[in-house]
Amino acid sequence: MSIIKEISENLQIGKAKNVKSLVQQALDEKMDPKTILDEGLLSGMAIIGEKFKNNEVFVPEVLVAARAMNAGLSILEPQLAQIGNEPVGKVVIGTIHGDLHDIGKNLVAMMLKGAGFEVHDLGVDVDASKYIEKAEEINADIICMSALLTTTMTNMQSVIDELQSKGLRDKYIIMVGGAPVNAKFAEQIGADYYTADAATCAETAKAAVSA
Ligand code: B1M
Repeated sequence: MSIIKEISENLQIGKAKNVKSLVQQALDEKMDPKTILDEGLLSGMAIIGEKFKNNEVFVPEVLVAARAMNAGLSILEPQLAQIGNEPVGKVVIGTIHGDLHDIGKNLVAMMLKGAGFEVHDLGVDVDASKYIEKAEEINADIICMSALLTTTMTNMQSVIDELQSKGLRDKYIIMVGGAPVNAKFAEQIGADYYTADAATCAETAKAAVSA
């Protein structure tokens, strides 16, 4: 089996230590860091994302795969920085103000990272000014908001309203999701995209930035 395939397969079964040493071995063998990233780590994560979407794997498997991806990335990142690898886009993500649920948001962040985005995770209970400040600071492409409570999902509207009042609404792609959120609600508050799960969010984000 090729080392790239081994990286992808070990990532999919969450073998973080193996992924780390295989990435190091591939670098020692003078493989291109971008190939290791695209065909090893990211392609492994894309397979997990697809299986997650189809209910073939579940949250725990995704979390261990993501941990393995991060282990591989920790070895690869200095090399990628040297060759000036550009992320596909920049994302600011957080759970909306008043809401402390972060498991789904973390999965979305991991899938976005797995799809090649530079992800700035603001954590939970994020208000409008925090999203906007960070998005402006890093020159983000996308603002992602997650909500798990019917009482907090409405706070997403405040972020969009504040962007609008600052004349910044059209600068960002706004994506929303979380269990109580749906496409109708997203449309009502003026978001650009609603997606139901982490894998679809990453796919949609990629399509949206390249559009
Ligand atoms: Co809470 N909780 N909780 N909770 N909790 C729910 C959400 C609830 C449905 C339980 C219930 O009553 N059956 C209910 C909400 C009812 C409602 O509003 N309709 C509820 C409640 C009421 C509460 C409290 C108010 C309880 C209380 O204190 N009285 C309280 C609120 C605290 C607060 O936030 N201010 C509370 C607290 C908690 C814990 C802290 C104990 C814990 C959170 C721990 C944590 O996140 N670190 C917790 C948990 C674990 C849950 C349940 C059991 C599981 C949520 C979860 O992580 N699911 C939940 C019941 C349930 O769902 N069965 C419940 C797994 C996760 C992978 O799914 O987050 O939906 P999810 O993410 C999915 C998609 O939604 C999507 O992708 C993910 C997977 O692919 N997605 C996005 C998510 N964000 C996205 C963003 C996108 C796109 C897709 O684009 C940007």
